[in-house]
Amino acid sequence: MSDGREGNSAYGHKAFKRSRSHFADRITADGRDGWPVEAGRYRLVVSRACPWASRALVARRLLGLEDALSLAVADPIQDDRSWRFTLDPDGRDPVLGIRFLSEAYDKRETGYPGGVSVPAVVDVPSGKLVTNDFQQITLDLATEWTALHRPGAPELYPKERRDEIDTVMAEVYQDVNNGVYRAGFATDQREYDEACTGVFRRLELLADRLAGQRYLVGDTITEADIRLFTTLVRFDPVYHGHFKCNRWKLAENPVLWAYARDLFQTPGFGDTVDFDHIKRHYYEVHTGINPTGIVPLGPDLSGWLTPHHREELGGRPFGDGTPPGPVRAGEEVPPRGRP
Ligand SMILES: N[C@@H](CCC(=O)N[C@@H](CS)C(=O)NCC(=O)O)C(=O)O
Repeated sequence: MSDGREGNSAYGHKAFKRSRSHFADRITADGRDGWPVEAGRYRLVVSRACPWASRALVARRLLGLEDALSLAVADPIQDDRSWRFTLDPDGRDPVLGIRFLSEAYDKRETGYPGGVSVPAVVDVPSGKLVTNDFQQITLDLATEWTALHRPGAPELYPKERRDEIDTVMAEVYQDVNNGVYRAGFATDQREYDEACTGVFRRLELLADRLAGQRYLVGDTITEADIRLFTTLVRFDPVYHGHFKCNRWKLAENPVLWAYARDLFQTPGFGDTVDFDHIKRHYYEVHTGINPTGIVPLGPDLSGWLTPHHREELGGRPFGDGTPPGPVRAGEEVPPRGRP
């Protein structure tokens, strides 16, 4: 499992470098890459443990794409063949009929030497992987899949705000989303110091920004909020301990903790989060940095459901739209993964 550590599966002596997605075809309204948007044709494969895949889980819920784009949830614990469908009956994804996500990669390209990563979108009729481009998948769900959005779906990547959203997302990616990984997988002190310092410097800037406004860009939820949320929700359960990002805990930063709770309690965010999958994945899989594989019992998660008072800042979470309905039957997070 590379988890982005190129050419060094044992987390040995190379600086952490996230791999670029190799399969970057896009599913678009006009089908220009050969993959037109089509209801029921594609399957989104995620791990609920993975922050990059969790972006797609949230976007799919907010946009109401559950009927159009079906969902496969992989076991949070990979084996040496990577992501597997051991949570499903007979260990097989019921729609794709495969046991390992790598089978969809193999159908697309034989002998592909890179890692098998989530999120992945698979073409159901051919069983081929279409894309594992975690940076593009959610943007395309927001802008290319519009014909299949639910009535009242929010605009997650509004045209008039794209420059600002892109700037914020780039900073959040570099220092926060990926910064915690660079800190966690650092193999020398300087590399760790630099990454960890960058994480908290950026978080403090984001807290200043969010002190007076409910969301990162404008007064509605956008893709930028989804991307910050997926890191914040993992912060105290894993990044604080496992990745040594421990200057302070999320729950000790009043602004970011309230912001994260506000999103968690918004339909489409918290109802996609499985803390059990998150904790077991990181602590059991990364044996290079946690050789015993012991999963800590804490932290206490009950705080996620406490009042956040962020509505006092105003804001219109869904803009002119509405919140998504309840989680689809069969897609609920089991009680042991919830606060
Ligand atoms: N590096 C991935 C980004 C997504 C990612 O790192 N996903 C992780 C899970 S959080 C994964 O699947 N890692 C397994 C691997 O890369 O072998 C990509 O190139 O698309």
